[in-house]
Amino acid sequence: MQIDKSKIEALNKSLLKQHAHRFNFLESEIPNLSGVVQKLIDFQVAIPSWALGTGGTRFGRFAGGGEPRSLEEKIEDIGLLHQLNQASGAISLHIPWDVPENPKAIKALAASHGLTFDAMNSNTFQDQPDQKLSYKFGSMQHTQKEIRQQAIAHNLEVIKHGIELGSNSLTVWLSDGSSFPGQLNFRTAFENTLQCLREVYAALPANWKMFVEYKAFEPNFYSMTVGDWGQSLLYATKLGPKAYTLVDLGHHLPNANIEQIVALLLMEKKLGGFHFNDSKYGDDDLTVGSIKPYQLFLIFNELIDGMDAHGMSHANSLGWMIDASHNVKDPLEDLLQSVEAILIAYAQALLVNREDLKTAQQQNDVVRCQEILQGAFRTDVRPLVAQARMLQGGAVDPIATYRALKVREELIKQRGRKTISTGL
Ligand SMILES: [Mn+2]
Repeated sequence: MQIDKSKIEALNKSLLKQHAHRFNFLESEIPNLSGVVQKLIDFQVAIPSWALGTGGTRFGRFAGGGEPRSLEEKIEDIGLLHQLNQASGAISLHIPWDVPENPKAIKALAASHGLTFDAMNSNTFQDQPDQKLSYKFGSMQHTQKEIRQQAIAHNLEVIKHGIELGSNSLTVWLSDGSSFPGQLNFRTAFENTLQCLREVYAALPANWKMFVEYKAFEPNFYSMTVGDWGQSLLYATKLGPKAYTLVDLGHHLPNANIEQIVALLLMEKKLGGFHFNDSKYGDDDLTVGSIKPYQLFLIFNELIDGMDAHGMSHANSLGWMIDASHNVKDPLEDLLQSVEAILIAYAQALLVNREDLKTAQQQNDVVRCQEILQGAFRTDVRPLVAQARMLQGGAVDPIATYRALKVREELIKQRGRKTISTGL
């Protein structure tokens, strides 16, 4: 389904007076507001193909109703999001959960919804039904060459699908590691993995990037072969200029200073992509901004500082993607909340007066530094984000619009109440 544009406009009309009041107040307070709004318009966040269905835990899964049953329906769902928020203009595919059987048709369908294809994701952390050899003891780190070669071949296949769709990056996340001391020789595991990544890297088209994603623990609990940003940076540096580190917010040990990691990776020009989610304990995959919005703001503060230092485009030079999936919300409402939270943190960070901050840092005026950051963080920027959406034809209030138009009810009518998304 697609939403009738005039219905979004009609609902916007009823909110316009209140919105204009809030926006005008900010305009009187903040210099160069139109520049900030334009940056918000340009900023797009990719939606992963696995986030459109209700996720689960290892204990169970509860169907949500009206969930997409095919890649085509997933694209349709992201089209709905993009119609409402005008900031979800890309899709990130996971292979083999979403193999495009007819890439030309899939590409055309995505284009008809205004969507492009973001990073491709490979999967050597599960065994597929038709797979010859098992990844039980790892994929690229494996002691057996045949299994390492199978993992390489899979990644080459993912690149091939990506080329057909017009993607230009590959994200490799490996669950490789060990759960018990002595199980692995760390150095051999690293060298095997590096060798496999080198072979995949060699197959990248000239304009492609490879993102090496790290994770501190889970599913392995003693060691992970790409366990932190230092290890990822080692691989990316050894691989070459097309390889970058990817930061997933949920993949750190508790209380890690992610904003500092981001700052240093940007300094080294080795930050490539970003996976947004939030967590309280581990890789909880909760809605970004739902638990630690101040941390999200501090991360954006460093992202902007670092990207500006290198003259990088905020919108295009890094891969921005949501990576979350959970149990209790309507996935589309959750994704609307996620994109909103990201844009709010980005807008707040754009308000930081960097000259003043630099001066205060130089003078070791610690109190002033905190005041500058928190002054930006405590500004209610929601009218700016709404203005950016509205100027592009999106909804002033996406979730209210989604509910008023009974989108989920309509999807249930079309697809049924007990549908299961592929891949989860
Ligand atoms: Mn991730």
